[in-house]
Amino acid sequence: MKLILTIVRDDDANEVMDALTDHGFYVTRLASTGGFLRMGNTVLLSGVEDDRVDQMLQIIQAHTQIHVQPPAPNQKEVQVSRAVVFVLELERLAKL
Ligand code: 2BA
Repeated sequence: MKLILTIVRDDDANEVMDALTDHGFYVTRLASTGGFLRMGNTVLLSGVEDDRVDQMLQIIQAHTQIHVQPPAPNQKEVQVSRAVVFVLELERLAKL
């Protein structure tokens, strides 16, 4: 099993969550802030079976947008990814 941490833009978070839950994934949403732009973003926390990780990444990709954002007035624009995804080994998931 894997623990997947997905960082998405706040604007995309609802659509991604709807798509993931529609496909039977479990998702926990955490409010977060990017260190560079200092804008709000969203972390989605999911425990996922190994054989469903690729499906989850495809859903995330299909329901997010690439975004261009100037860090501050008169500064060069940066491209914010559709999503930044960390896939970690999950030793155990317990529901008590
Ligand atoms: P932010 O830290 O606000 O970064 C927003 C965008 O600014 C980044 O998009 C990247 O294009 C640019 N950027 C970030 N740090 C930079 C730097 N030191 N120098 C130049 N440009 C920089 P993404 O790479 O798509 O990242 C989107 C958000 O995902 C980030 O928001 C941060 O919250 C998170 N993130 C990305 N990479 C991460 C990592 N390695 N570890 C932890 N969080 C990460």
